[in-house]
Amino acid sequence: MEEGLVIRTTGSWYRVLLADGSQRDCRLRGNYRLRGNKQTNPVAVGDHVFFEIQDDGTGVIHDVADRKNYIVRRATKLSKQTHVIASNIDLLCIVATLGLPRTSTGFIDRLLVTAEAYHIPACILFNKVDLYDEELWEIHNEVKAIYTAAGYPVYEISALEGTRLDEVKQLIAGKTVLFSGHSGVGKSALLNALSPGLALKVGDISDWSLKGKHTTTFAEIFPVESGKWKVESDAAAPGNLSSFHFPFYTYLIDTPGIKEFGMVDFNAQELSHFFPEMRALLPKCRFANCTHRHEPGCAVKEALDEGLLSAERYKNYLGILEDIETDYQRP
Ligand SMILES: Nc1nc2c(ncn2[C@@H]2O[C@H](COP(=O)(O)OP(=O)(O)O)[C@@H](O)[C@H]2O)c(=O)[nH]1
Ligand SMILES: [Mg+2]
Ligand SMILES: [Zn+2]
Repeated sequence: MEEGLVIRTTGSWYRVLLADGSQRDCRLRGNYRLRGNKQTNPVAVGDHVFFEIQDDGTGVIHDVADRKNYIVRRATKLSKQTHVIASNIDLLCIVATLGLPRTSTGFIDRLLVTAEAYHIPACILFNKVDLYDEELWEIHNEVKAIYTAAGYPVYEISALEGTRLDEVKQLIAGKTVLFSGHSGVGKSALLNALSPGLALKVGDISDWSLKGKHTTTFAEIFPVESGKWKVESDAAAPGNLSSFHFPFYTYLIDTPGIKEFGMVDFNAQELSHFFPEMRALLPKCRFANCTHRHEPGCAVKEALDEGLLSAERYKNYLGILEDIETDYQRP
């Protein structure tokens, strides 16, 4: 049995990367049993698969290794069924910008909540800092303070000018990294800057404002040789699936056209646990089922009043809470 990493999926075909660097197109064994009927795709990029080579040179996948983690999106807008976007992710890099198109903290917080829920470490890369003027830098520093206080690393970068990209390379070396963010923030430009050989298509600035433009909605993994980059010891440790077999690669996952993910299986009760700076306060709330809206003796509200908790993060917490509640009332 051969073994490899799924780096691309198109319909019923899976492109699999082998440890020797070669690639093979595989299909799934006909009678492969779905893990549960909640997910529409049994195999996703990031999966480690075991396959047999056929006479025609293609492979047949017999099994998928247990996933360390994975993230999902809704299969369709109103469905409870989910589609696995990618699995075995070591780090989520949220690509944001205060330039154009400006990323809201509400969007960032949704991605962070998803990362927390799926146990994926996250950081925020603010791109296009070459466009920042004094006023934008001021806003940036305020936003940065919010996320630093919440425990998330923040980097200010320019894919265009190469600003702080050496630090980003050190951060991601040897890991499987999912890049996510609105269309137009510079994800493709960043991946190109990190690995010039990729030559991904960089959109015109007008692209993100054109609704209905054709975009693919499949995540794709780009394996990049990272031998020259510093590989952190924890990423190279045995048992870390993503680097166990192929220690000299860094895997960059682009998510073109994927507007939102996660936010499917949450309930209102657990949401505050996904805000790290709120987590410590929760046992101090008078009611165990406190929603932190208006209940008396709420430690979250107290911290907010004392300025110990970011009003922006709290506002976004309320917004997400409302979305979850609306969702659960749906037929
Ligand atoms: N000024 C500036 N423009 C950038 C930077 N990074 C990307 N862009 C531009 O932003 C637009 C969208 O970039 P693209 O990589 O296609 O964004 P994606 O949709 O997130 O993949 C393109 O016009 C890029 O040239 C940057 O660091 N500075
Ligand atoms: Mg792109
Ligand atoms: Zn409370």
